[in-house]
Amino acid sequence: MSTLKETLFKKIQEHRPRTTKLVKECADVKLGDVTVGQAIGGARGVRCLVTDISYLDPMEGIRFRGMTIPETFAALPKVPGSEYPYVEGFWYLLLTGDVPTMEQTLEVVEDWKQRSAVPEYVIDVLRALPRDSHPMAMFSAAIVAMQRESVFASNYAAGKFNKMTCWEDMYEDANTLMARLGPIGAYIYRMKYKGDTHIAPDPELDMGGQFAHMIGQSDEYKDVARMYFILHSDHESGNVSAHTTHLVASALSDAYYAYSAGINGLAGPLHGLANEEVLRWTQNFMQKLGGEVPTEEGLKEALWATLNSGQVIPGYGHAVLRKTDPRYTSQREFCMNTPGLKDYPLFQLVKMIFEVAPGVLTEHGKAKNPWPNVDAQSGVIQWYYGVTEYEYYTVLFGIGRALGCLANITWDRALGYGIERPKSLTTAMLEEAAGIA
Ligand code: CMX
Repeated sequence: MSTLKETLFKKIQEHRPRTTKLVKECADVKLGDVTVGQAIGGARGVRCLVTDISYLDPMEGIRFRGMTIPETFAALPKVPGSEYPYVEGFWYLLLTGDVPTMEQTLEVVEDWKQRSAVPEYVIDVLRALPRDSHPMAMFSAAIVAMQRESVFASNYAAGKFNKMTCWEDMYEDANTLMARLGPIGAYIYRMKYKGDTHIAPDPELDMGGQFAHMIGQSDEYKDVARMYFILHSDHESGNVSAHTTHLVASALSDAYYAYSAGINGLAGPLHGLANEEVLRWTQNFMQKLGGEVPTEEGLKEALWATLNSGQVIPGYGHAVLRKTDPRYTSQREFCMNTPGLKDYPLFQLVKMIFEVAPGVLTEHGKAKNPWPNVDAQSGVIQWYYGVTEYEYYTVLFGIGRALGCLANITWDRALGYGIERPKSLTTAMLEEAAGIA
């Protein structure tokens, strides 16, 4: 058994009695009430999910296993010669809550390498799709196509389901998926945008570095990939992609079904697609100005024009956060510390939007959070490094988001979380409850 799996097993055994006690002795303890507004308004703020992988504080932002973003980056083993950690070490952290040693990290690196070959039939599926299919549709199709390899599903079908040990099958599927998502994403990228030419993996590289290599990027981009995947990994479990993955897995669907569904949710413009929208909006705006950075007044007008046409300002606002997203800040710092990017006109514009948009959104008076989220900053970095195909950006998000979603559903199995089934009411019932029937 690998060190990661052994450690995870130990953590699961330690944790189980806590969940059992809560279910057996405290099941009637109230965590809150649900209002009519919440029933109609997307269950915003309803406290009914449990995860220990990450926690999102409205003012402080995300903590992964209790650690802020800067703490996470500082604690994890770094790829030699790089500023950023191994994604594989971060996976170890998300699953176990322990910061791995270099040796433990390298064990995961090796394990993923063994699992990373993309099956030929997945390539066939991708190639059978119309070439103008959205890359997220391709990504989702590739993931669900691999369902036939699910260890969980095959053991279940063979009558080998055991509530106490089924997490191990989920763990197997999750690791295989994690190992293949980067190469699949790279295949889609090269097939769609680089003349269908492909680059063989380099056996020496870690997951983030390999992705950079396989899409044909520079050495510098390797750290961008590592940073990007870690920053986009997890945002507790109520967001659409994580919640969808959890919901689908709660029916004992395997990791392939569950994460493919999560990807479909991530593809929505109010969620992961926002990073594509940000770049489109920003580029269109700059194009109108002949490539120049606008004046503050010009920018204000453009923001108002967007709002007055009934559209949202992409990359701004959040369902939980009430301050600037630390994932935004982390990427902004990356830009500020990267010579070339710091003075890059598109980054200058993104910086200016940060100075102007919160005021405009506050004056507009609708958004509860006028501050930027992760998506407001990520596209500019990609564009700078030459990944200019912005419809592809959500695939990058989806590779990273798998870390959180798959760690969560592995724990869901370990703790035996139930099938999700909230109760619906009719409109008449709401009217009656509100005394307006
Ligand atoms: N621009 C304009 N209006 C906005 C806005 C924005 N950036 N953010 C919120 N609003 C509006 C909402 O549309 C809503 O209007 P209505 O009352 O007319 O429906 C009102 O403000 C209240 O919304 P809210 O409670 O502040 O925000 P929600 O929790 O409903 O939605 C989110 C959150 C992210 C969907 C929303 O802020 C938004 O659409 N932002 C732009 C898209 C975006 O950046 N999404 C990425 C989020 C991060 C991610 O998941 O990847």
